[in-house]
Amino acid sequence: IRIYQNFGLPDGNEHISKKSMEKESCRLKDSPFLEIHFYEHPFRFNFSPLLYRSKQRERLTIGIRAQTNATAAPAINKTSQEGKKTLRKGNVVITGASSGLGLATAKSLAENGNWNVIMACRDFLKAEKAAKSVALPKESYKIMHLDLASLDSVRQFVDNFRRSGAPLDVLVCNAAVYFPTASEPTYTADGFEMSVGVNHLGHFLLARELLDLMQQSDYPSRRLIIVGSITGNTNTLAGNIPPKANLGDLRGLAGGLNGTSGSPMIDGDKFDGAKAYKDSKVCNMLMMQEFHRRYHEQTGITFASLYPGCIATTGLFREHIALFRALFPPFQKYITKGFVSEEEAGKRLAQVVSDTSLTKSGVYWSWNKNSASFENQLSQEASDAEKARKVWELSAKLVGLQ
Ligand code: NDP
Ligand code: PMR
Repeated sequence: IRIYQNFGLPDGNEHISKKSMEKESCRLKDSPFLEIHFYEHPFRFNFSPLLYRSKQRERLTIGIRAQTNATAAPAINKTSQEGKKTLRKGNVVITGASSGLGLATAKSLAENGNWNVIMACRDFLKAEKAAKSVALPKESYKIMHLDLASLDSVRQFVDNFRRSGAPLDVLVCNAAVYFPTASEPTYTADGFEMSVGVNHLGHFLLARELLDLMQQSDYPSRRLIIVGSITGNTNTLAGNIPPKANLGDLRGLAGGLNGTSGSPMIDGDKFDGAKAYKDSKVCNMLMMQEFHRRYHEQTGITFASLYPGCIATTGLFREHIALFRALFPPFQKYITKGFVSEEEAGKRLAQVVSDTSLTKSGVYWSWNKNSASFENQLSQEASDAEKARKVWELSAKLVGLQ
């Protein structure tokens, strides 16, 4: 007897019979992915940790107790009738999927039909409205609460995800904040300067805590993607616009970035919001490589970063002055020609999530003028292995992993 796990069917759906499930599971849908065939998961993607109730956890289809991921339908199945290989939908968590790049990526993946998108967002209502505004198919996404400005919230998210029993196949660390005009730093719940706290430390804890779940997944290509940027790379023109990224000797990071026992900046200097963002992106790119060095061989997980292009219209620039917000898109469109639409950038990140040609680990992807992907070079600092090791260790200490 095949055991299907219920990832949290809504009340009233327990009556689904084994027969109807099997009928559903045989609805084959051709897909070019891996040149094998997909079947739709026998259930609507409907795990709901936010509405989680212990009672619900006990409810299992066909009366069989399923306690761990091991009981989830295997990623690849052989169908009985045709002997063809089938692949279940992948589960992808995208942080900050309530706007900009994250939302566009969610849309691209949800529309291709092979992904369950978990939108990990700090504002549930905003995320729901955003999903509706781009007409995400109802069954293709779920929203889970995640505030990267609180380590407790990160741990709660991980706990909720684990309890859902769903396998985790791809994690996209996409959320970010940018405070270019702030004269004073703001801080996360744990007292870290906000840009590095959210963009780097929150994601660092999230990724570390979810790694074993990804390792357990039987999905053919598991990936951890951390969004980077050109502006953290001083080997480019964009990366040379002041203030430039520079982590220095990491003395501020070692001091906890709290501005009381040291500096809120990684390099120990005085606060600069634009630099803090660029520094956080350097950390993102360094951590992708450090994950690769530490875990790729052992786990088979692909670790990747990317610069999706200049998506000059997103909410990232919401704190910038009005004049900047008005001029930045045409400047990028007509002068630098680095502009990409949210839709195009979403397709690019979706490629890094699911394209079979982008499985190489340890790579920082970029796209050329014809929108073709290529492995890009990181700056000296963003590829400094010794610095990566130190950032890893100091960050682990700050988020309570050591
Ligand atoms: P947006 O501001 O549109 O999206 C950022 C997302 O992060 C939003 O969904 C936001 O949530 C979320 N977020 C912010 N703070 C938190 C938090 N504390 N917890 C959880 N989520 C949070 O910006 P973009 O789409 O432009 O940025 C996405 C990524 O792309 C970032 O990593 C950025 O560095 C990168 N990038 C962007 C470029 C660009 O040109 N725009 C270029 C290169 C890289 P909410 O909706 O609630 O505010
Ligand atoms: Mg930049 C090829 C040139 C290029 C590219 C691809 C970008 C991307 N920018 C380029 C050039 C320039 N920028 C030049 C010549 C200037 C001086 C006029 C310039 C200025 C500028 C500012 C003030 N650019 C900016 C800002 C920001 O506030 C943005 C930023 O640094 O956010 C951190 C930004 C950006 N330019 C980019 C990209 C992708 C950004 C923002 C997003 C990011 O890195 O995440």
